[in-house]
This record gives sequence, C-alpha cells and structure tokens, in this order.
Amino acid sequence: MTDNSGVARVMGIDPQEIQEWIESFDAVLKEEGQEAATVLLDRLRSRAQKLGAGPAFTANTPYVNTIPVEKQGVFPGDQEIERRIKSLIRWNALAMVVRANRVDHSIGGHISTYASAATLFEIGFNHFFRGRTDEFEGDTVYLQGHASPGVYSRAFLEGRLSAKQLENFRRELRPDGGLTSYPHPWLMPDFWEYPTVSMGLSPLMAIYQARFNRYLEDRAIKPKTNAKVWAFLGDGETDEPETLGAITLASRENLDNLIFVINCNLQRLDGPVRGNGKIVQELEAAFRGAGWNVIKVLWGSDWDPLFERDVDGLLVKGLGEMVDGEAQKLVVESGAYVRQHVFGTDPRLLKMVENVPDEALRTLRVGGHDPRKVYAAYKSAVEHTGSPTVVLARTIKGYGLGESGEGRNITHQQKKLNEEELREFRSRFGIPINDEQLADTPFYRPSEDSREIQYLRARRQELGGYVPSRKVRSKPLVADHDALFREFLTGSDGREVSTTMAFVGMLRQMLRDPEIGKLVVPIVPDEARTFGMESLFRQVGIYSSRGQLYEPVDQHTLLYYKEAKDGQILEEGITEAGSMASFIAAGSAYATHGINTIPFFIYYSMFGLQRISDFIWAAADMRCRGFLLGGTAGRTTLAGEGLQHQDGNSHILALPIPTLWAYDPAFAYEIAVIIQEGIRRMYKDGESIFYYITVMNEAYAMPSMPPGPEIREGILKGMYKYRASENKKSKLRAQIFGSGAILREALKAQELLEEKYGVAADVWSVTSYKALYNDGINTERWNLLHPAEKPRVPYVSQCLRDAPGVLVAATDYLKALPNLVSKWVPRRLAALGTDGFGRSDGREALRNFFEVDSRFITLATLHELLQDGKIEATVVEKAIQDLGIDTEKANPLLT
Ligand SMILES: Cc1ncc(C[n+]2csc(CCOP(=O)(O)OP(=O)(O)O)c2C)c(N)n1
Ligand SMILES: [Mg+2]
Repeated sequence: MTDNSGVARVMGIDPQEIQEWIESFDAVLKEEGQEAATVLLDRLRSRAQKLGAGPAFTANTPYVNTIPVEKQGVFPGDQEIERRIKSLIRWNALAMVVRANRVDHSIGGHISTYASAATLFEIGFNHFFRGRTDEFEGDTVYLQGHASPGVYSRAFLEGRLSAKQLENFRRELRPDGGLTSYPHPWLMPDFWEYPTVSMGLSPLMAIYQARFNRYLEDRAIKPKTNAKVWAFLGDGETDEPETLGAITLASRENLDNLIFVINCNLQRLDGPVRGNGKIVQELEAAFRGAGWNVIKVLWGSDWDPLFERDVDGLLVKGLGEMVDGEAQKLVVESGAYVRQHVFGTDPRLLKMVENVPDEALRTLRVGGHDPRKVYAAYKSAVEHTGSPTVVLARTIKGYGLGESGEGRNITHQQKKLNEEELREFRSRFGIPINDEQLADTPFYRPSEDSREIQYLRARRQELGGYVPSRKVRSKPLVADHDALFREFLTGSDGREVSTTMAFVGMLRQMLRDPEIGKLVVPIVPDEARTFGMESLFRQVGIYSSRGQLYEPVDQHTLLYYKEAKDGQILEEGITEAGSMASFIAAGSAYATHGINTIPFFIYYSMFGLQRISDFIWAAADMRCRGFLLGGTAGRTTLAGEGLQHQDGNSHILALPIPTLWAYDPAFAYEIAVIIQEGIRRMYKDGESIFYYITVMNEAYAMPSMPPGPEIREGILKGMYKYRASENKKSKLRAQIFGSGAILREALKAQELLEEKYGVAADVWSVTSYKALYNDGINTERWNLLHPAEKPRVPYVSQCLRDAPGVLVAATDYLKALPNLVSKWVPRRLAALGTDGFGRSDGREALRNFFEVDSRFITLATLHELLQDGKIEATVVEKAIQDLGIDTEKANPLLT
C-alpha cells in the first residue's frame, strides 16, 4: 500500500502543496458550507476539463460509510430492548426452520438470509414502515422473499400469528393451516401484499409502484402524501437484469418516494457474489451513474475510533482494495487473522490496533448489523428529496450462526443445527430457554405485559399498525355499463375493422364514462400506433410528470403526441416488463390504495406471456385485476413479421395461470361482452381474476351479435354456435370450430363444403379453449368425488350433445389448444393449428403454409367423413386436386 503522499511524490507534486489545497478546501467547507464547497469542486472540475486536464470519471466514493459519524444523529429507540426483541425474532425464525426440517427433511426454509437482514428489517419495523390507516395510505414494503421466517417470527411476537402457525411453516396443507414458504398474497391474502421471491421482480415492481403512486397523485386520484415504497433485495439478486433494468426511470422521474435497501452480505446461494471484486462498489457506481442517492452503510460503530485514527487514509485504502472473497474470509477467521490481513500491511496500521485484543478485532461489526448506522441511513433516505435512494448495507450471511454457518458458503441452505450449535446461538442472543428444552427448540414469546411486547406493540401503534398486512379497501363499482358497449353489439355496417380497432373504440368509450373513465389506465410499451391508439394521445394525454416541455413536431396535427402532467396513458417505452409492473401496480391498487383502477395493457402478443410470464404469474399471486390485450395476435394473422413476432403460443402459455381468463374472440361484440363481464366480475363482484384477450389486425366487417341469451353465455363460457347450416337434409354433417381470425376461414369452409361437397356444417365460435378446458376438468373432478350422484356434463359436451357429424377445429395457435377438449366431445376431433416457427409472408400464404385455411378445413372435414365411411377416398383425392393442395408441401412443424 502506498499512501497519498507517496503517490504525490511519484507524480512530482510537493506534499506540502497538496496539504495546502486540502486546508483551503476545508476552510471553504467550514466557513461557507457544503453547497459552496460543492460549487467550488464543480468549478475546478470544469476548469480542469477546459484546460485538458479533466479528472478521470469515477462513480465511486471511498469504501466507508456515506454518513460520517458527526452527521449520524441520535438513535431515538431503546437500543437494548430493540436488541432483545430482535434476538427473540432471530430465535423463533431459526426455530421455525429447524423444526420444519425435523418433521420432514425435505422441508425447511432459509435461516441465513434473515440472520443477515434482521437489523435492516427491525429498524424499518420499529421506526419507519408506516401502516395503512384511514388517515394515511401507508408505506409499501417489498420484503426479501426468503427472509420470510423473520417476518413471521415478528408477527408471532406481535400476536398476529400463533405458535401453531409457526409450527406449520411450509406445511400449508395441515388441517389447522400453515404458513407459506415465501410472501404469497394469493395464499395469505390478509397478510402478504407483495410476492417477492422470484428474484428481480420486486425491484422492478417497486420502481413502477413508486411511479404509479405519483401518477395517481398527478391525476388527482389520490391525495399527495409522503408515503414511501421500500424494497429489500439481496446483493446476489442484483444480477437479475430486471433488478437494475429500470433504475434510470426511477431517477428520471425523481422518485424520492422510493428506497431500495440492498442486503450486501457478499454471498448468494453458491458462494460469493463478487469474490474477485466488490459488489458494494459495483452497485454504488451503477446507482450513482443512474442518478440515485447512494448511502453506504459498511462499518459499525466499533470501527469509528479506528477510522478516526486513520489520518493518512491507510485503513480506508486497504479496505477499499480488499476483494469481497477476502472480506468474507475475515468473517470466518480469528482475530489474529484479521489483525494480520487488515492491519498487517503497514506498521502504522498495526500500531493503530496494538491495544485492541484479538477477540475485539474478530467481532468488529459491519454496518448493516449496527442499529445506529442503519437508523441514520434510513432517516437520511426518507428525508432525501429529488431522487430515489439506495442503501447499500454490508451484512454477514448467517449472522449469529457461528461455526455452523456464519459467512460460510454452505450457509444459504443450512436448515439443521445440532444441540451444541443451538445452545451457542441461544446463549449468544440471550434467549431464556434452558438446556433441557433446547432439544425441542421451542418458540419463545415473552408475556403480554413484558417490556418487549409492550415496546414492540407501542412502536407499531405509533406507526399506524402492522406491516405487512393486506386489506381490500376499495368499494365496488355500481353501474352496469350497458350503454358503453351497446354500439359494439350491432356490427360495423359492412365497414371493415379489426378487433384491435374495435377494442380501441371500446377503450375510447370507457374513457368517457363518468364512473369508470378516470379509473381506466391504458398501458402501452411503445406500440400505440401499431394498435391505432394514437387518437387517445389527444383524448386523454400521455402521462408525464413534467408535463410537456417542448413543442411536439406534430403539434399542428389532430392526433399530436400530447404529454401532460395529468395524462392518463402510461406510455412506457420499449419495456414489456416495466409495462407489466405498471399493470401490477394498477391491477392491485384496489388493495394497495383502495382505488379500483382498471388497467388495459396492450402489447405485441408474442412479447407478453412468452417474455414476461413470471411477472404475469406474480400478478396472479398478487390477486391483480385488469385486462391484458395481446395485440397483433395469431401466427397467420399478423402478416409479414415472421418467426419472432407471429404468436401462435400465447393461449397455450395462458393455460397455467389459474386466475387468468383467456379469450380469442373473432368479433367486436364478443370483445364487448367479455370486457363488460370482466368489469362486472372484477370490480363489482370483487373477484380476483384478470383477463387475457387476443386482438388482431386483420380488418373485416363486424357482424351484429346473433339473438338469444345463449350467445352471451356461450361467449363467456368459451363457445357458441355462430352459424348453423341451413341445409337440414344432408346426410353429410359436420361441426366446425373456429376462433379469432380463423373463424372466418371456418365460415368460408362451411360454404365450400356445402356448395361443392354437399356437406352441411355448423360453425362455432370458440372464444376460449381455456374456459372449456377448465370447465371440463372441474366437472370431471366433481364426478370423481361424487360417484353416486347424477354425473355432471362439461359445457362443451352439452353444446355438442345433439350436434351431428364430424368434428373439426381450426385455430391460429398450437393444435394442442383444441385438443385440450377432445375428450369431452362426442366423437373424434380433428385439430388444425399453427405448430412450428412463423414465416414472413401474407395471410393467404401463411394459412396455406400452416394448413389452417378454408381449404384445409374443408379437407380435414372430408377426411373425417371418409374415416366414418360416409364418403369415398376418391372424393377426398379429387377435393385435394380441386382445392389446389400440394400434398408434398413442407411440414410447418419441421421446417
Ligand atoms: C429468479 C430466481 N432464481 C433463483 C432463485 C433461487 N434463489 C433463492 S435465494 C437465492 C440466492 C440469493 O442471494 P442474495 O440475493 O444475495 O440473497 P441473500 O440470501 O444472500 O440475502 C437463489 C439463487 C430465485 N428465488 N429466483
Ligand atoms: Mg446475498
């Protein structure tokens, strides 16, 4: 190590001169204040740049606490009692995991993450996180998912969870209930608010949540408050691209309502996060570069006197040069090792600690375990204005587990402790459990009137109640909105429109509605023009927290790009993940804010369920409501775009998400019925479901809705007969199922079959194979469990009970989609679909290539009739010729 004066000599500058510069700067700082000192530095930097001597860019500050001791302020809590509370929480969290693992070795949980995060969480719970009350909306807190044992353990002390529940951690299927492994609002709807365990989702969600809060304020939908969004992340988690992917949005939008706390224990699951580097410095550079306020909490109070003595900056320099792998090793090593490796590099450093015993060196605390340092950081974070804040807190993974896990690479998965290890942990944290009881590892809660419980309760009361705690506070909508959708039920009078245009028309209507107009949140990832939504730019404006600071190039046009502070559209730019995070914030506002916002997120359908499915899964877990619109959908309906864009997958990918209703409508009236029903179910009846609707860009005349109550019901349940054959006499009969744009191919096939082959075919619009499938499996299940009762009949079977003839389905998605229901139809089902990679070409060529056009539907129908012995093979052969089908054509699945 070389000190500053050494460097200076090498560079040929007199150390004396450097000292004088430093003293002058100190004087300015002292006499004129911090702002003046910053101005001075800026001026010097500009001057140097101008003269060609600009300093090298550095995004880092030295490896010390950002908040100096002098600025730390006083800790307002009772440190001793908070330490005792925290120790009890540590114990119960550990006991939960150890006990769960004893009952069943395959079950367990994580001990070491919470062990590292305990102080970070507890300072939040005791001093910062505000609950949701009638007067104040409360803070939004995303807690590191696999630290959940600590959160449960706190709730146990708070009296919110019973010992029985703790006992059943990770055994949710116990008759008396259990606790979920991670935060899942779906499974614990009164407790958890935000699912966080799929790493990288919560940081992105938190950023968009903070922005959505501002959106609601700027649009005067909720009052302006100083509520904060806190997100607690792991340092390993920052490797997920989503974690850092939107941090510039947060600073661009000046989201000073957002605080990230990154638990920098330097470890992830397998080993060090950056063994050969420094994760804190790397993150500091990234966040500072992105314009965040960065607060490093690296060293505990024990270090203060050492830094005080470090007048030459040798210690700071040495710590700054030490890679994280080595820093982790210090945790597991002796005090003598610390002396040698931290202080042994220079006699002056060794002298600094000559009177400090080895044991004191071994236990020097890092910043994230020092309540005073953490408190000071959070206080500074909540008081900071103008930009978001990230607290980078250095902690130790497995803190307190000693030999059995502290700082070890195996610690992430440590679930078992032997009696000796438990005894050590118990003694270290002063848990009043005697040696005989240790084998049982009992939970411990002091009596109701103990100081600990009183204190903890009082703190939460002061802060507005318990966190986390989920409560739905929105009031149901009242209107039925018939008038809004009426015009779409009567067709387009021969005008050719796409289902996308029809949807946009409905959106425009909804935006005008007195009840729901304000609540609608249109979300687009830079695709509004693709979907013909530009008219909405002018109608409701694009949300911009700064309004519009420039005159748009197209101002003179009717549909100019209008940005406004109270704009309603969330134009997110090219980020489906970010847009989905906005959808999640808007789709859960009924719980978070008690406001029924209705998100309509419209995107290129291939870049939705395929690209950001994990966010959609999290939205479902979070009980989100709203509408996802897969635009430009269909493998053969989106012409020209080719392999990457043409979506024949999303309806299959929508299957696994239990609360997602997926529809592939063909006509405007079908969409109108689905959306109106969706609004009713979600916002009047309060069902925690959401919708996926594919809309296409193929224009055709929209028919009016056929009469009869069964049509509406059929649209919603998944199928209805759209056009029956008028030929009642033919012996050759068929039922053809079409969906979306392919329904029109089915209708053409119906004509071909009738005219050329004498086949009378009925055509059905199958709006949702998923709905039919779910109904089928639910019915089957009921029958399985009720053998003596009259069997129930799946809806699809009911529809086809008296439907004569062969069955043929054609879809713009995989053949697997119609095949989902094949077991509940009365006879064999021939399925046509678009398995394989897309191609760029026109619709006609594509539908020929994928074998889903009217010719192939006709062929499939004739083939089925041949199978049934109703016609001769020669008829089919002739048809192949007449229809111009190339039997040697490429197989779309294999080419
Ligand atoms: C998307 C995703 N990938 C993998 C995992 C599995 N996993 C759970 S915790 C963990 C390591 C976490 O390390 P870090 O973020 O540093 O948190 P720490 O436990 O160290 O606080 C991993 C890989 C996950 N939960 N989510
Ligand atoms: Mg970590």
